Amino acid sequence: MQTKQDDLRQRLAALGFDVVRFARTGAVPAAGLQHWLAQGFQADMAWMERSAVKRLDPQLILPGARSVIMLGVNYWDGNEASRRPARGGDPVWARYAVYQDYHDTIKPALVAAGRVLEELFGARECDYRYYVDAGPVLERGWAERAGLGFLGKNGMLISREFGNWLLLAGILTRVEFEADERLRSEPVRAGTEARVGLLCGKCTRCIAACPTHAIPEPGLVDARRCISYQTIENKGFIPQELRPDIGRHLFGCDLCLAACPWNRFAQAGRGMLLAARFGIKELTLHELLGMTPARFADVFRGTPIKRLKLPRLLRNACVVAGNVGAGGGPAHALVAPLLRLAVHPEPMVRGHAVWAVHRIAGEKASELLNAAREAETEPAVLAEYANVAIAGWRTTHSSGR
Ligand code: B12
Ligand code: SF4
Repeated sequence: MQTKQDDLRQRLAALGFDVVRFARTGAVPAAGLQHWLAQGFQADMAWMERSAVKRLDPQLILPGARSVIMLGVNYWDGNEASRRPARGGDPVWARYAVYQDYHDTIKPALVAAGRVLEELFGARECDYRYYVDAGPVLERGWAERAGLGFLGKNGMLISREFGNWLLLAGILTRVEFEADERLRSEPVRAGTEARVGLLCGKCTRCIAACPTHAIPEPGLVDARRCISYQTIENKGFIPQELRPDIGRHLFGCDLCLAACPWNRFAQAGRGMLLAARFGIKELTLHELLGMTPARFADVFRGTPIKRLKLPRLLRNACVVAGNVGAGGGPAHALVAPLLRLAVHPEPMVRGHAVWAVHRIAGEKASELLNAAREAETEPAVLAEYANVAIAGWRTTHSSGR
């Protein structure tokens, strides 16, 4: 017999959610998050620390909450090539970045989901709260508990139907639902509440795929070393020692996701809650290095990249340029825009431009940067000059990266 909960499931699926599962609120395993914070893996995302208490107790967010409805949005477009940069040497964008910002496109569906909850269960607006990414909710943990998938060694919620390509959202509610089954009930290792790696077996491809060694323990990502953090969340200078391994990643990183064998089950999404902006990956590095505020606003309107703001985009483009150009050759064409950025009003942009010019031009960099250096007064940028004078020369001529 079709229950009201079945009706709700169908109505939410019709709104565009590819997975709809239910969990009961209850004890939250705290060890994973506490250990992550204790190691400093949150980098300068101080909000992760401030909200930790709430993340571990949904009653602090919605007193009387009985259930969590966990929702997945499949963002695999069925075509591996569609995300690849158009030309070798072009920047690489995280898969989710070449869409309209999913926070904006999923939110209206969450509002509509709330209305369905009101209609079918007589819930009032104060009886539920919905989140997509930004709320104080451990979305992957709840998704695991609701049986959307398992927590992989790369830290991701991995689905048996969609691989690593689910975005998550959740509705915390006072309505009581029957819980869906988790994937398997027994813990992987004794004492491992988090059940990390439940269906990974012996596979460690994701850990090996990470160029910056950001996964020190299965399931825990050290944001300080993660390219995603460095290129999206970090608001300041990117540590010099990480820059070469960032490679061509301009915004975010999917390497540990893409390495996962469970992706073979991924299927092309319906795309109801997504709006493709694949044109973004056509932008050349040269264009990005020359981006003006007006063009930035125009090109990235509505995408997650708009949150980065222009100076951080230029910072990231400098890092990619330094890496693309480290071998010399045609990349010398990047030197002219980089020299313009070496006198940019933002110290962060100037510092990374200086680094990139050294990576590309090697011993000629000092001469090229002479005027910019004479005018420089900012200590952080002067430090870049001091460091790269030795390090830039060494990396250009020894690693051949
Ligand atoms: C902070 C953050 C980051 C940080 C830190 C990443 C990290 N691994 O913690 C940075 C900036 C590096 C990052 C990067 C990325 N992120 Co991010 N990020 C978040 C955010 C806001 C919080 C994650 C968090 O709490 N981390 C702390 C760790 C300790 O918690 P955790 O990963 O959830 O795992 C613990 C708990 O789940 C707990 N646990 C275990 N069992 C249970 C059971 C229950 C009931 C509960 C409650 C908890 C629990 O133990 C686990 C540890 O052992 C979430 C959104 C959200 N509100 O949850 C998105 C989120 C995790 N990110 C997401 C994405 C897509 C990415 C990127 C792929 C983006 C990109 N392409 O560049 C990368 C992937 C990097 C990676 N391998 O994780 C998606 C992941 C979707 C999925 N299928 O897993 C999320 C869920 C956003 C969303 N709404 O879709 N991210
Ligand atoms: S997203 Fe990239 S840098 Fe971050 S842990 Fe995964 S592979 Fe490493």
